[in-house]
Amino acid sequence: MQSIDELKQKAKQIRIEIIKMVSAAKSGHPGGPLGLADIYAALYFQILNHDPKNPQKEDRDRLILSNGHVCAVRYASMALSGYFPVALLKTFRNIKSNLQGHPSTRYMDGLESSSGSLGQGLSVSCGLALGARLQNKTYKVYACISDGECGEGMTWEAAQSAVHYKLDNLIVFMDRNFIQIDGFTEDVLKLEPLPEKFRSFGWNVIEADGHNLDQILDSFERAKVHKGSPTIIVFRTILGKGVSFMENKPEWHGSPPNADQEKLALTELESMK
Ligand SMILES: Cc1ncc(C[n+]2csc(CCOP(=O)(O)OP(=O)(O)O)c2C)c(N)n1
Repeated sequence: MQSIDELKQKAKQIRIEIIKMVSAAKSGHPGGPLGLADIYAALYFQILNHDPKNPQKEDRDRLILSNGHVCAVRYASMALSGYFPVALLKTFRNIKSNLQGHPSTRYMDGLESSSGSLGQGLSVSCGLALGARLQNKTYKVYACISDGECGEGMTWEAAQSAVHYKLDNLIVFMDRNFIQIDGFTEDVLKLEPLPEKFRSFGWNVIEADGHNLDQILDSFERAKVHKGSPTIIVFRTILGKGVSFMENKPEWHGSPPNADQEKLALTELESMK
């Protein structure tokens, strides 16, 4: 069991690694991963039933990453929790690296699916949750999805299926940063009122601040014990969180910092409480 302060330190470390990875690769996505760091610290260091030394542990919780382009946050969390050496992170996005820019089960243990093509993860998660129930397994299926993915029809097909099959072993969490590749979600394709849409489909909907670790932990704990319907936690996050010049700026969805920007970002993150 980690204290809130310990989890904050993990999130800070994850953010530092994200900046180093994307800077070294000179390509990739810094914004989404920085915004998800607090949630991933909570997952990898507290919430998930997993064993970094035995990634295929039979009763492990499954974590599906649907918005695959944010994988830097998952790789950093995996390395810091002991799946592989932190030194490997600097190979991110190299052609021969296992740490591909969009995650692939072909190259890495500890992932449950390959992703990058948006919109598929919720369907994959429904299948895993249904399969777990049919086999009387007690593990949970966690699914990370983004708001941009709600522009994909497949997300809503899966959202209906999850309710139809009463998948209460499925815990979805959304990176609701109001930004996608082309700008602000509400300008590109209006999504609001998003929580109400899921509620009207029959989901158990929790809304929380994705940078408040008390709220993050509480949301996951409530989702774990909810019965009769799937849960979605809509986490309000800030793209680029922790680096002042990246925060809430769509242009940091998928651009690497240059050397000066990397230095500035690391200085800011080092002083983050
Ligand atoms: C099926 C599919 N269509 C388009 C893309 C290109 N694409 C990559 S990221 C992205 C925006 C996704 O929005 P979101 O995940 O909310 O972005 P973020 O919050 O990480 O900036 C798009 C359209 C893709 N990867 N897959």
